[in-house]
Amino acid sequence: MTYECILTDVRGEGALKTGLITLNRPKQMNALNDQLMDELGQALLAFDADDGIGCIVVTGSEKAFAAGADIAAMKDYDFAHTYRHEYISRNWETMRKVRKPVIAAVAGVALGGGCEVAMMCDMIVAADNARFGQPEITIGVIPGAGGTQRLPRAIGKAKAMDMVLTNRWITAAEADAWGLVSRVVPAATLMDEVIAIAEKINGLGQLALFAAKESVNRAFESSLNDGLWYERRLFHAMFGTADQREGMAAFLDKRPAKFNAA
Ligand code: CO8
Repeated sequence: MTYECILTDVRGEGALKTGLITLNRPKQMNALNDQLMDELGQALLAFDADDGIGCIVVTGSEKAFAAGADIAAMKDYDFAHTYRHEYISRNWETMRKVRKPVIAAVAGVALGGGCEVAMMCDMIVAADNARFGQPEITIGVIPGAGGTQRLPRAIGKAKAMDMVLTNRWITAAEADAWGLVSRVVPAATLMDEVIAIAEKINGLGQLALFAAKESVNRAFESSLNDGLWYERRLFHAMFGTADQREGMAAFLDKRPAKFNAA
């Protein structure tokens, strides 16, 4: 597959590799247009379907993860046309279909839709130069892909309102303290550290990883009681897998486990 707005690569040494997707519109600071989002969705689904890939990493450049939706592309959209053809929004939910773990490696700005794409990932690892913001209010619109939904779930109403209503940008350290990101690492070693995390995940049992991801995501979609019930069912289901037998036997034998996604 040839892409124009993203780059793809495969990294790693183990049996399962890491699928790397780099947002690549440097002149526009990785502003997200329909083509880029289509390509991102295609690449995500291709890696998700590839049995040789364990974990997926989405990243940008050192200056910009992504500066938001492409303002030049959408400035003349009108409601009827946009709504009818689902411009801007048609391809933004593809990430939710991905079952494998997805890590956002964020350096530089993650603004508007860029912050929202990062939040769609399962983990955000931020370089110490990362900045997060939802500046949509300054251009006459509001966040449209999770900035008013995933952001308050991540950092709470008070901080989310501050970012969404006043265009307050936050540093990597603030994002870490507020619970938006999983880890902060030096910018110079961001990709090494993220690939190392992905490699660690690649060595784990894929069925358990799928179930764990589904169950954590369920926490945001259900009552505590329903979520606990869902978790318990998946926990029980793990005992139908060879990976459970291998994982527990390996622990007791004091040897590394060899999982087979079976
Ligand atoms: N769209 C289009 N072009 C952009 C964008 C953008 N979001 N951001 C930067 N660019 C372009 C600039 O126009 C400029 O182009 P040129 O060189 O041709 O003039 C180039 O990138 C470099 O930008 P700057 O000269 O401004 O560079 P600075 O280093 O001074 O500033 C910033 C970088 C801080 C990133 C600044 O460009 C900026 O504030 N950008 C806009 C950020 C923004 O408002 N983002 C929100 C957009 S709206 C949105 O994301 C809604 C998402 C809704 C998703 C809904 C899905 C369903």
